[in-house]
Amino acid sequence: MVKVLRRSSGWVVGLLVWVCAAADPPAAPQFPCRPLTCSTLTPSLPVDDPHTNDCAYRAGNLWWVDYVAGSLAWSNQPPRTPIVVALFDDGAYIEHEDLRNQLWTNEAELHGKPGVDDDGNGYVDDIHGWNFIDNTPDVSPPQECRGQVSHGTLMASLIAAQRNNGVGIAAPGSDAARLMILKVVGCGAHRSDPLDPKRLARALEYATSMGARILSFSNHWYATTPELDYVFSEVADRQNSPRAAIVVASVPNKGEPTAGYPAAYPFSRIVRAVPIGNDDMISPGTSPAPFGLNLGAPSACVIGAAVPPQGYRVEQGSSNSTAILSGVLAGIWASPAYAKLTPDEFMAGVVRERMSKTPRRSKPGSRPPYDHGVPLADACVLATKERSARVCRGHEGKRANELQRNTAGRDVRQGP
Ligand SMILES: [Ca+2]
Ligand SMILES: [Ca+2]
Ligand SMILES: [Ca+2]
Repeated sequence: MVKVLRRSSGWVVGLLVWVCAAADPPAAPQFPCRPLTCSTLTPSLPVDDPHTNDCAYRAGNLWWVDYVAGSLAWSNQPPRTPIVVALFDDGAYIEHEDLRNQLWTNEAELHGKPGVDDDGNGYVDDIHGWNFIDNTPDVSPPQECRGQVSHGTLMASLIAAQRNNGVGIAAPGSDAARLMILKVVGCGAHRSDPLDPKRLARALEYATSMGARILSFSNHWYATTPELDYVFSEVADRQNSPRAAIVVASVPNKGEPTAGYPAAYPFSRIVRAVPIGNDDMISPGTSPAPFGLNLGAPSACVIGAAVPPQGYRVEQGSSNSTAILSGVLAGIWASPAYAKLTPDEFMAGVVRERMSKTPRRSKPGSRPPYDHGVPLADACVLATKERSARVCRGHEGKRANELQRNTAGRDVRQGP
């Protein structure tokens, strides 16, 4: 039996429609240019990358980017091989000023003939993804969602909003990720559409056959089928699978007794996003995450893209953490040091060996298995002497102290 698909995201904190500059008013959507007051985490200013001009970053509203050392995943050196991140959600408003240049594009269809399946993949005119609800290439939220919450639009921006375009926000995957939009759930009146496992399996097949390397799931569900389990195991577990990708799964935070799928799968290429609220705490109500790669990422007071007329909005919830973690992973994976790694190599050498062993940890959560907190996700593996971020400098300081303590201990033991 299959139950209802739920979103992990929390509720809308507020709507922001502020104007950035005193010059001619910009065309809608407008963007926030005053510091928010809803977070007490990383101090808003100064920003880690002084050259990034996006309004919300300049105003200190992207604390969550600096919290994950997102600036280290940025590059001013194009061209760079992007990591295709498939977003499994309710579609996205792809005309948004911070999204329209960030999309994965199926070149064969872009330059092909309308109404013809130019690349023969079974999907006609699939230029930026596919709408698996209506079986069309239109991945935008339906009209009923305009002016309402479009979950996928927010998620897309938290993964890879366009950086240095002078407007809106930036995200950890801005320069590294390209967004493949897969509409697998409804929105508005259809928000509680039942999950169709066949539909989801088709979307997984599509994503991996079209080159997606990170699959971002900010949704979760509580029942599965053998068919869906098989497809997920091909994608997220089997060694040398031609469909291998990394699944980023949300751990919900509304008091659900278990994490649900896909977080519940014990597969080797799954990374779970644990929501971190203000003050480094695991969000109250976060479900127990299964043992494995569970990394904390910001959830509260996060600003991202919305459909017109809002343009941007602030929200909290574990969905945000999932999208941000997806962007961080894409940013690291696309860097010259790691770009050639296979999904298994990246998981073993970077996520498991380095990211999950960071000395940066959240404060303990209120219940098991969070008694000792969780490692915090960040791009500090990209830090160098020349280029670092505030959170990494703290991190490096801790490492230096540990090294000093260890060395001192050895000296004592080896003394005369
Ligand atoms: Ca096609
Ligand atoms: Ca076509
Ligand atoms: Ca921007």
